[in-house]
Amino acid sequence: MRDAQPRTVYLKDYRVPDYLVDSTRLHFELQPKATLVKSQLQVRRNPEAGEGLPPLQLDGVELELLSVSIDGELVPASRYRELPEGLSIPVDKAEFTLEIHNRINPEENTSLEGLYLSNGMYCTQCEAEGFRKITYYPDRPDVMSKFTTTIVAPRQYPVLLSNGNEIERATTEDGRQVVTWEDPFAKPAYLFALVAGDLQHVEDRFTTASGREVKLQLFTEAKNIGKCEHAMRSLKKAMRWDEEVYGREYDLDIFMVVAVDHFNMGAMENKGLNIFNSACVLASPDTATDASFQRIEAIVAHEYFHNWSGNRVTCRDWFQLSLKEGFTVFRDAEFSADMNSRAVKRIEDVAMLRTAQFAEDAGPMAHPVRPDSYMEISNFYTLTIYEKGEEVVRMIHTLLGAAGFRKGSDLYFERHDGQAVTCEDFVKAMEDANGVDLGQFRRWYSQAGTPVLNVSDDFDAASGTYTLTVKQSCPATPGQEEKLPFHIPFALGLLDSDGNDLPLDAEGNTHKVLQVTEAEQQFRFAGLQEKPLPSLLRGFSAPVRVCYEYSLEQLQFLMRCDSDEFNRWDASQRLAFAALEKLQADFRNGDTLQLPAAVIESYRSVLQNRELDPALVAEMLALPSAQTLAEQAQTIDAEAIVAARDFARRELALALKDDLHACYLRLCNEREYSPSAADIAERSLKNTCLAYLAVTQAADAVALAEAQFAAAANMTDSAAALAALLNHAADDVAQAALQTFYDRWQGDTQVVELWFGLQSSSASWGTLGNVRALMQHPAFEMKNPNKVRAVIGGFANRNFTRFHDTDGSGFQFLAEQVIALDKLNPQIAARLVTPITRWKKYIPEMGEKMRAALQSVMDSGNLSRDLYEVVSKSLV
Ligand code: 7MK
Ligand code: ZN
Repeated sequence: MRDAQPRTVYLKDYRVPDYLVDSTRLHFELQPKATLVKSQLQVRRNPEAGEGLPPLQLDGVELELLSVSIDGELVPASRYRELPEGLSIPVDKAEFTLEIHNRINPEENTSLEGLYLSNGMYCTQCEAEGFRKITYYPDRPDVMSKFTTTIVAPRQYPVLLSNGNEIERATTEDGRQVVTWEDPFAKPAYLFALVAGDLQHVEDRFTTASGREVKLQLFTEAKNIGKCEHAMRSLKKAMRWDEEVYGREYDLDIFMVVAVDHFNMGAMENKGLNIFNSACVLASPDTATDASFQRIEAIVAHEYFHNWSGNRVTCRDWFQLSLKEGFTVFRDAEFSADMNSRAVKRIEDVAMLRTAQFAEDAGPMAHPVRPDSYMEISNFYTLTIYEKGEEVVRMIHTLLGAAGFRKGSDLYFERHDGQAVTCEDFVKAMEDANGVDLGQFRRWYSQAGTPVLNVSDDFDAASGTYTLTVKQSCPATPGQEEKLPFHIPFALGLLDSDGNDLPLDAEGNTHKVLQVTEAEQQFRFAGLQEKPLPSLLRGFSAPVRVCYEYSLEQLQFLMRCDSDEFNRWDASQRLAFAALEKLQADFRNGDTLQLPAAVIESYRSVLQNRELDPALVAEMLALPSAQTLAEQAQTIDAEAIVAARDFARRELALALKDDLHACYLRLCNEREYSPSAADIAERSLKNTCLAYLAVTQAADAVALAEAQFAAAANMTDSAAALAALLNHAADDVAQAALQTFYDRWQGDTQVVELWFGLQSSSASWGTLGNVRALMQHPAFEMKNPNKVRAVIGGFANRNFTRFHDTDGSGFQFLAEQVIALDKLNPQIAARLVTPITRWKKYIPEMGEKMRAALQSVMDSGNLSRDLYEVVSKSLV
């Protein structure tokens, strides 16, 4: 267990490493409680680091040091110094071989960083700073080394894997297996990986554009071997796509993927040996929902794309994390958009960004895409680094166009291949390749907070001139009181009264990207016959909030006519938001709630529209989530949000009952399951209709859900029906369905996780009592992050209603669990605590209860550095 050492690391303190490591030979003798690690490093004084021979400083955490030798001579313990988190060794030559022996305990490692055991299988997770839990090493991404790894293990572990190519295999006299791997590419320690277990694999091949053959292997426990096909197919699509869109080929002869049940995050891009959370790679139609099929496709691609954006060109230091993550998320988002529906992918991503990243940007942990400081880097794998980072790369793409962006990425990869670089290097390559100046644009990397654009307009009928006035501002964030104006690509179109796009320039372009660069700016459009209706921030061209006073009629018009599908959806969200805001106010004032007929009719026409992509219809029908409403509110009154939303949902369901039913029936079919975009779209709309119908709690609606539950031929339909029953059927019906489902799927880890999540996130079923009971279920495991995320995370993040019960019991429960988890897995504890860190935004009586829960975490004492950072910054 790590103690809270509230050190802070600053970007401004960056120094090049004193020593470089040209090669790293690792030797592992695997044993659950006492794995012996021997490392042999070729060390060389870094010529760029100045004069003299300072002591060699190595990182090391929770290691048992056995010996240190230099050039074959044992260094006596009196010569080196063991530090709380490392080792300091005196040096008297500029080049030498350092050999260190140490022991570690994989079985007791519940933090899931470094080397640990998961269901009897050894695996590693080193990003960001996990390698120091394996052996003493300069554990920083700008130290890149060629790794050779030998693994010695008993026969129960027939599969022994590491990065690169297998170069040797033997058996020892006592029958143990010895396998050696060599990775020809220099890499930082965070990309190291080792796996040992009794695993099966599926195998395929890929021929690169230049004709090289690559062997593809996906390893998993025997029982999951039937769940690999989708990931393998996704991998091959991603490999082809990266060749076609970025001109990037794979560079080793073998690419391996391993599925692991205990994993802190989604997956990891270790060179040639990606390791995945089982939930993010294993799928079959019977057991995985459409959402999970799509997530797997995206994550497999994301990790594969890192081979260039992350591995071949890596980060100089962890402040540059978004260099690889923002760029790679942009790459995987574009890949998903090309494989599926572009508009729907964009809508899903923006909905998430607006709900969760905007909230982060307005909360106590707000930080820029390139942070200036951190206590614990694990806390900075955030939505800001990933999703806002993606938006920043996307804006560069918008500013340069696809061809210009490609020139920039070609130059970036060519110029920096094999290097550890900065966000600045990325922007510079984009500038140099295109001859443009992104000087002001760089503020997106250094300033935190979500900019607000206030837009107003004016039409001068006499001259036919339409003027848009755009004012930008950005709220203060911790450590940043004042912000300078951003360079914002502001895409828009103007609609005439027939709903047609008006030409915006002499060439007749109907789509334009305005360059917003000042605090206040005006843009003029001449030669118009009538006042147009603006369609603003098309495609969400920048991660900002746009305020413009649309009338209800204008929103309905945009929902019907906008040629930009994203903005049609956005209009539906604005319309719903306005209606829900009014309902919240009425609720607070004790007035009768009423949903205007005009609102109901706009939903009806969306539902009846047969021309739109059904997935888009489903997105437009869905009311903004309670979390989204909370993010958009000035002050969060959870009770009012829930009351307003539940009321509106029920009113819509009752009023649109017949249309919903007709649409539901129209979309039922007997086709064999396929995760194609078209089929996913139909299931999505069908199940949206089912969920609405169930809200009415009418006997025929519940019967529909029961029938779907009984007959479902795939997990998407089965889970949707179960959710409908949990949320709206009588308790005995819900209970029976839960039992049937569990009896059928208890042997399947991924389905049991889904089963947990459906219960804990259900407003009606997921009471605190039921959630506590789930934690006693034999399949629940506090040491498994997926189980924790399903049960505790499902309740705290996806059960807005129950978590915010006015007695504050939900907050106390979360605090208790966070305290317990911190002893096992600090990274997970620090993530899980998030919902109670935003206490300042709540109405005082609730905010105070949240703050008290947070304080109880602090008072529990002896927090990990991870949890300490989040809690201390949130109590300020
Ligand atoms: C995604 C780091 C890894 C949070 C989201 C991922 C992580 C954390 C996958 C782990 C990744 N490098 O590929 O970004
Ligand atoms: Zn990543």
